[in-house]
Amino acid sequence: MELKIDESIIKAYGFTHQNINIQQIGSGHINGTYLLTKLPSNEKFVLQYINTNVFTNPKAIANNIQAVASFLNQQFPTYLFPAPLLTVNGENMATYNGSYWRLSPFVDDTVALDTLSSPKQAYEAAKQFGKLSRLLNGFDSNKLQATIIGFHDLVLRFEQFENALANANTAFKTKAAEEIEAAINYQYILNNYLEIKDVLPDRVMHHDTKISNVLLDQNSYEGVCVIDLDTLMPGKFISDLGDMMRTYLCEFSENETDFSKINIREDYFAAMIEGYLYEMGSILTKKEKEAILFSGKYIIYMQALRFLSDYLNGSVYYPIHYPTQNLDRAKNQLKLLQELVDNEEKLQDIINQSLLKVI
Ligand code: GN1
Ligand code: MG
Repeated sequence: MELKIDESIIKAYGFTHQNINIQQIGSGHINGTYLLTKLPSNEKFVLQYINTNVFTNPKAIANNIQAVASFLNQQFPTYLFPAPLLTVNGENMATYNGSYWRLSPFVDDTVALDTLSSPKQAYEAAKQFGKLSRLLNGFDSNKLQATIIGFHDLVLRFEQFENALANANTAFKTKAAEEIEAAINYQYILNNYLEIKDVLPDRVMHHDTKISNVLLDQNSYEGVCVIDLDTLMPGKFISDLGDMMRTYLCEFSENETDFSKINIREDYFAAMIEGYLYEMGSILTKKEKEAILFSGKYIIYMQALRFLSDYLNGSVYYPIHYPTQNLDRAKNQLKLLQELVDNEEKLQDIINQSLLKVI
């Protein structure tokens, strides 16, 4: 997302274009992210533009983060939670012409990876997201607002898919016929979701647990902290664990078009479960523990529906580099879902082994 950063935004944080170097970073679909280096001290910050087409209530994001930050500061003062910094006027966001920006501290000596290349990274990342959930176990999630209403509501996502299907032009529907059929065949996942969602407790969830949203020590690759707090809001544990399964288990990302490469790495799965349960093992309820494997099906299915719906809608949400990219992303996610379903027994064994270690 190329965006000119207005002087007033820079100024709101006490900088000028003369004493700051700006570099675009990050690989997310939604917001624009920039690395700011202050001269001559070389002190670094992360400036982010909030996409208000997606996040229609930026104040909800700021309020949520502030509420969580003050809880964590009080209860766990040594925990690193990179909440945005205040402007010189004491605001938690800077605005210009209806656009919203926030500045966060840059955490030195860390890296954010785009792909995982060792099970240890899966362990460390899962441990970081699990730790955030554990520390927030005593925080009343009702105090937070949804920053995107119905974000991980599979019922809504399925309805959106049905609407996209009803309104799509014939050419798109023909091209996506196989994926539409697959998406409908997997509707049992929606039914499973309906069966369990009310027995899973509400928790504060991160909702975007991909590997690039956790900072690792650049030398040891140990987890340091989680970042990208826009979707910190009430949810169910299956959101975070499920999105880790979606993004850590395969060597290739959702953009891979050679679908034969979409396989599940069992050693990464084991490491991820281990890291997550290290933190959350003693906190998850019995019902939650039973839903560990389901979390992957739920999120991967939802993401397949979201990509497929967007393709049918003419790719209005996820930016694309070629016309059928969102259809390819849907195919990729459907293949990943198939792999998960086909390996269910083996993966459940791994979960059971890991659960035995929880005291
Ligand atoms: C979006 O922008 P990014 O990459 O952090 C999306 C996630 C999807 C992801 C798929 C607000 O996240 O839900 O899982 O794309 N975020 C929003 O790549 O829709
Ligand atoms: Mg994100």
